[in-house]
Amino acid sequence: MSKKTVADWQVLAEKELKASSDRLVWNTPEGIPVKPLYTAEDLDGVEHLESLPGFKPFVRGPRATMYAGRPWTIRQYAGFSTAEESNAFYRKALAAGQQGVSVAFDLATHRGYDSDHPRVVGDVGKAGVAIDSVEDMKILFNGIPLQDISVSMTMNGAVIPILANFIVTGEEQGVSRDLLSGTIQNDILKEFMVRNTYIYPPEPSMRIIADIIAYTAKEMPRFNSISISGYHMQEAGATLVQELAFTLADGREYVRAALARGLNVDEFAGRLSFFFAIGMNFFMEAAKLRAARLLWSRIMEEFEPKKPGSLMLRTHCQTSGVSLQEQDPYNNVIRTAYEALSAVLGGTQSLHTNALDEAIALPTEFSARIARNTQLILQHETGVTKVVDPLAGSYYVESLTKELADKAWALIEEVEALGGMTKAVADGLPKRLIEEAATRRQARVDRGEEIIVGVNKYRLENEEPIDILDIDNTAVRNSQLKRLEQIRRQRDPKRVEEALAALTRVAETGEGNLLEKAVEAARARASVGEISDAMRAVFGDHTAVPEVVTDIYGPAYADDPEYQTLTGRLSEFAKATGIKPKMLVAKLGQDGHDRGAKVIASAFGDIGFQVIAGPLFQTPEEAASLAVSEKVQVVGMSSLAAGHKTLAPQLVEALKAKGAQDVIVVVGGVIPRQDYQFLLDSGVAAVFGPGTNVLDAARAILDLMEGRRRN
Ligand code: SCD
Repeated sequence: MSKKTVADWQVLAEKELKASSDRLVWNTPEGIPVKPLYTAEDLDGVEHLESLPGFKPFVRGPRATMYAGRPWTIRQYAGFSTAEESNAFYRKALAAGQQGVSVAFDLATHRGYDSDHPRVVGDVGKAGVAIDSVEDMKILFNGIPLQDISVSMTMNGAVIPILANFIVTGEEQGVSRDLLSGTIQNDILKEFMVRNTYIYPPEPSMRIIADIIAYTAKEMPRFNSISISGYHMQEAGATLVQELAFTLADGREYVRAALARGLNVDEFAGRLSFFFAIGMNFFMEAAKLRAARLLWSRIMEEFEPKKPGSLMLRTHCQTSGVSLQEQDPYNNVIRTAYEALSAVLGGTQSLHTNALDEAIALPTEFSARIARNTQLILQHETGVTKVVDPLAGSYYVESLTKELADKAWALIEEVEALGGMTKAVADGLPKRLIEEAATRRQARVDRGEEIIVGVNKYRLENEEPIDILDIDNTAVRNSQLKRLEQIRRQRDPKRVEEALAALTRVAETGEGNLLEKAVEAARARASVGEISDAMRAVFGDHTAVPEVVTDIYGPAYADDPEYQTLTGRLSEFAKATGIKPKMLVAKLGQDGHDRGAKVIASAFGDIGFQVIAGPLFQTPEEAASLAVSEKVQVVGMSSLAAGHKTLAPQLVEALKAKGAQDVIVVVGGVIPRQDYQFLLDSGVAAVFGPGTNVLDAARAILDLMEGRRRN
């Protein structure tokens, strides 16, 4: 029998299809045409095929034996309410099979505010644990031996006081800093791009990072100084190529910052770590991790390290938060399991699996158990740990690995041409590309071109609400205030003052290490807010100017009759009233997750609204003033960090107090159904939860505006 060729296959395929096989090509958002068939021919010119795990360029994994030698770390990201409650949660999780701790801090802490600061009334203890001082941190790790358990801390803004508190907590637990193992996120560039929990402007922020790398390289050999994160880019809507390219370009920038600080590359490179999201594109996500290792070793070769470990990319992964849906929420268990398998096939070192209710709230004990068990079952029952890099040699995956690497490399080069990532971030390129990708995706989902089971297809007629965790934000705040007061009463004020002054001096002169001074201040019981302010006095605050991309949603929808009807209605409304309908998209409190707000602002702008994108971190008062001065008819408050029950009623009241009770207030974002009635009773006109179709929301808002006009 003669050997069949791809051309033979194509003839057969087209006979089966009764059409050209071109229509089977899947053009992914990355711009990669995925074919229905891959063969040995696709591997021509793929150079990494002969590599072995544990050797550069590490495509097949950073360790020789990978999970056969030691499985990945089950590291669930958690934290809520008070240090006591979070501590109890960690201890139970560790007893039930979790292997590392990963702390989620509340947004007040992220932004360097103590719990008693007036700007954070709605944020304390909400989306993470409130930590104001060493005393809180000691409670957080009470009974968790820090010489044995590695701890990840997701902290970027207030990274200096938090790491200082951790070091002092270790000391007071009897564990010296050279024995502490773990990771601090400490990745500020992506904060400026997508996550927004920055405090200071870019330049001093980069200095902070260099200081932390320098300090940990010298003092904390077991500690990973940074977790260079693409996760939040994908969450904000980035394609996998963008996530890969911008993350690695960020990494290169941090290496340069550390070198500029006078360090030798081998002193710190082995303790740089990474963090990626794993979404639903199963094979591409696994290929992404392989490509990431390949490209990182290429980037690091430039710096001519001597140690092989300096070329090695080690990463944590988290299953995708945006892939989770509020509708038919048990589907999220299935999504997460596939994503977890993909992360493992890609060779992650550590993994967080999301809980089924994370699209709407913090995990309950039940949902956290299912999420953890998703990993335990993978490790113990499926046999996936037994063989290193089992996807190696797959025509598809190997070819995809190369294609992703090539595409990401081209984007990395584009960033280089702009002068590196700090400059690219200042120029706004990555943010703009990510926001465009996010808006494009929203249009695909709204149009049903990208299917989400239970959301835009196979939707349930009746959704049964599930039990979710609700944090009594006022109670947490009160307990934090009490402890803060106690600390301030008991500490030596002179010692605190001197330690803070010394920190400010280092910030001012550029001589010395900020973290070293902050450790002294933490020992003296200076609070997170005070340590942050000691640097704020010199560095100032960073303020971002919100920009909104245009002409993405509209063109993607232009041929749709429903879209045309809506835009027609809007222009009639504008004609009848003499003004284009005007809406303020407001972000209140310390919630920096602005993907939803940006997508809405962009899509509504295309549809025909005049949109004001409000700045981040406004108080309800400030948003109401802006609404009044801009004479908007609608304020759309976007909330993703659980502050809505405190902040939305305050916004309604603030508008009333300014005589602007006619302004329609709507709330969108991560709002549990259980909270809808409360918000409506507080004067909110409509609530748009997760999975809302943008056109439906625009139509509903126009209905409300027309209704008000008639009355
Ligand atoms: C590993 N080891 C092996 C081995 N595999 N030894 C022998 N044989 C093998 N096969 C060794 C390693 O060298 C290491 O020792 C030790 O075992 C632990 O392995 P590891 O691979 O280093 O694993 P881990 O300690 O878990 O570290 C993983 C990372 C680390 C390097 C990736 O940075 C990390 O834990 N990151 C987690 C970040 C995180 O959780 N972030 C949450 C973000 P040595 O150390 O001695 O070498 C959440 C977030 O942002 C959510 C979104 C939001 O908030 O917006």
